[in-house]
Amino acid sequence: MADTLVDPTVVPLQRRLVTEIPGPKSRALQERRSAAVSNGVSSALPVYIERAHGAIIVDVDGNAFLDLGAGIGVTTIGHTDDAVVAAARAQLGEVIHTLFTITPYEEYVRVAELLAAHTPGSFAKKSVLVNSGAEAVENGVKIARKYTGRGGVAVLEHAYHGRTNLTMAMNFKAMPYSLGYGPFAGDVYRAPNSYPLHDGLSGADAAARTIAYLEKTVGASDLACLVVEPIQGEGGFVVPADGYLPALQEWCTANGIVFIADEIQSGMARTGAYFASEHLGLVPDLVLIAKGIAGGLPLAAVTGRAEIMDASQPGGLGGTFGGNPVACAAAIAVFDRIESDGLLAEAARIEGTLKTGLLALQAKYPIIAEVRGIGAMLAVELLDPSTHAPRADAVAAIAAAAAQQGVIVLTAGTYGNVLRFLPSLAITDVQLADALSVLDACFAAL
Ligand code: PLZ
Repeated sequence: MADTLVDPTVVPLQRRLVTEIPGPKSRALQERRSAAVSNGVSSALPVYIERAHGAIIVDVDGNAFLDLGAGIGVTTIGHTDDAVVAAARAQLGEVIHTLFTITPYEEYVRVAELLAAHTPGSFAKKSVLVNSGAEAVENGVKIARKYTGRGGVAVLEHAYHGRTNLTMAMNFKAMPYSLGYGPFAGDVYRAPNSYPLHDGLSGADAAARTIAYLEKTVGASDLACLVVEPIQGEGGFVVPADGYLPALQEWCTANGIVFIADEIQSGMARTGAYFASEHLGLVPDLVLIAKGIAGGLPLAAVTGRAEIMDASQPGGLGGTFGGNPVACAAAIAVFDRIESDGLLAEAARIEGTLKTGLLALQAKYPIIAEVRGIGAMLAVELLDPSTHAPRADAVAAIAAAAAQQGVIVLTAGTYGNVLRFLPSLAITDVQLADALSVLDACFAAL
């Protein structure tokens, strides 16, 4: 297709390749970027995006990509969702910033009410709004420490919680996240997790192992909180064995440890429930929320039991941009879309189509050791069929080959051997079938 046929103002419904990938305009931008942007910031695919809608993103050369990553699970209800755009535009013309801790506004309060209504548990809940996932994790830990008067923070193997000093200490993977950036925050204890494909343990046995580890290495009475991702994100969409996390929560409750669910990647309708905790039978004391909450605008939150949230002194929580009015207006629109348009069912539809397709690929390609995940949070882990060695090389090759065909898939996993799929809920079954056919060809070409 010639360049001239591409109307740059229209986002097509299908992938469309009009240049090599990356195209000439993206390559020129990459040159400028190399001179101006820190090498410490990387990009998985150096195509520069100009426009996006639904599940499609269009680059500066006019190539349209089918986006199975949604900016790592941020544009969960779709790129430039009409309701989000309208709400943010309207708010921009009313008030953009006052600072909630100086002169407050209703939108912040409304988001806190919506979070209280849609996080698990029927007890009284309160929230603080911040800017990023890492900042939500920082605040969750801070709030738990204040409430308990204890210092210790327990996390799990393969966890990812952010790039700030405390959250670097909470991550499992040193490269690239923390190598050379120490010294790190102390009092963080990393316990073995449940990873059914590799440990073969039941939920009860894996929980007993985690608990024994923490009791030996820290002691329950020194722990302020246990922070877990109900489904681990960067770690490779690891779904724990049945009963694992509920057993940990029970132990936390019995020992006065605040149980914190980091739902930054798994939350906000991605799994077909507002929060993945619901699928796993968890009612966390605190929930950490970010990514999908505001349709692409930066907003994050800590929501949880009122008595824990209220243990902080006035002025102890906050920040200049936390709960920005435009981001809050967008978040209110996101909640409204999920509720009024039944978007939770869309995640279930996507699971139906995509998981079935991935299982069919697994039947054809023995390198796919496991298909796992819930809703629109699915992954395949690649292992060598005979040695069971992780095949990061194959994952990288497939992600690169899919991109060349106009399909964006993300990688994950401590060993880089997981392909993860977290498309927006706006993706159609036709688009999913197209993506699956591209993936099939990529596996066949391995
Ligand atoms: N907790 C569970 O998934 C962000 C990281 C992308 P921020 N994950 C994507 C990258 O390479 O930086 C994440 C997460 C979980 C916390 C975070 C941190 O959220 O908004 O990136 O700070």
